[in-house]
Amino acid sequence: MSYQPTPDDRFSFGLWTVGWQGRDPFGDATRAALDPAESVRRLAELGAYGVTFHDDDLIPFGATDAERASHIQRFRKALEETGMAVPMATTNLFTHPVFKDGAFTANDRDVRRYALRKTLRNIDLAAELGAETYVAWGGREGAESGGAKDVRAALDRMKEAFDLLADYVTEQGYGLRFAIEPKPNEPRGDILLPTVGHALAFIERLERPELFGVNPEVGHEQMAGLNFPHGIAQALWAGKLYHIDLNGQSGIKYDQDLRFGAGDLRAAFWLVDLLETGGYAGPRHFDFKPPRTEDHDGVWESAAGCMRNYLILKERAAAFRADPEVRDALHASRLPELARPTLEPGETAAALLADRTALEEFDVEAAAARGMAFERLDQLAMDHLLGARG
Ligand code: 3MF
Ligand code: MG
Ligand code: MG
Repeated sequence: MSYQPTPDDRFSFGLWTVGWQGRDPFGDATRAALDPAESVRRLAELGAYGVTFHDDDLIPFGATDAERASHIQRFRKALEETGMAVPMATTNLFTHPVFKDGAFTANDRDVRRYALRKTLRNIDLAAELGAETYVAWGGREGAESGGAKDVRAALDRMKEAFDLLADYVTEQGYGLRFAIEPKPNEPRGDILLPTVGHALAFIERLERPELFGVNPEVGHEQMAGLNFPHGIAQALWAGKLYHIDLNGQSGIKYDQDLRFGAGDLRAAFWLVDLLETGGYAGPRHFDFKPPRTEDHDGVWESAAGCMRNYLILKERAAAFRADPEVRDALHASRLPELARPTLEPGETAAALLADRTALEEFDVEAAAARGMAFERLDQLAMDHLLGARG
């Protein structure tokens, strides 16, 4: 297999990913800025199908209306020439100092109103460019100290903001759905809606929950020590996986944004297995940062590596699922049994209480002695992942 991506693979990249200049808290930029139109062309050549953007990635903050129009026009031209799509867009509510205490949940009310206006303006552009998903990452919605944020009031304000945005897209007839992106910390000491689970629970409190799902990011959950494929499985189970940010992270530390597959490779294998078999039809979106050690050649190498690693893992996961020994091992580990309901159809608590085989005649010791055979199953997965089988 060549592992050459095509638009059918639905790989997309944020303009801010390849466009990252390498500025970090300790050092200046190591690369020159990239023209968004060039990024569109280079990503198309590499086999991606789409690009995504924050308003400020495309239109520099503070641009005049005329400048704004000309930036959009150059971008549109590149999209038309390459056939690249814009499946998702989002708002930058974290770079400008005005957002230092957050946007939708800033203690300053006028900052909250400004954040809503900035978002509404970019939602119009997202809809014009045909985006289906609008991501909301609350980068600075949080605090460094306990007294600084009334979290319950902040959640009221967050709900107020999302309810307004949902009313707006409905009134405008836009086909947009929102995807909330959780993150535990960085840049705030603690960020609101820190994990997939928090975001899923929050969504159910909104007035139009059907318009909201999640945009989980590999590294964000792993920064909290969580199992990313498990979070994705729960989002799929809830019908809420509207979008995904793929990248790599090595353990519980700062947000590394490594290229996809770098970092926890075993988790990446199970993630691709799940995405490819679990009914996710959305974009495979990369939100990574080519390390600041790289020049522009390294940037494109790193972007290509994200897609290549996904395709390698896709092939390995499919081989794992197709292997007859794996099927036997899954059976031995009683996975098909987990898929069978615990109760018989229509069985009530009274009927269960009357079933002596479930308690009085149940051989607890024999059941406790049965091995689960998970080690054999996992070694088969390792063999496939490492290319040691088939
Ligand atoms: C930060 C992120 C963000 C979000 C983006 C919305 C700058 O850790 O992951 O990237 O993904 O703002 O898509
Ligand atoms: Mg991130
Ligand atoms: Mg992200």
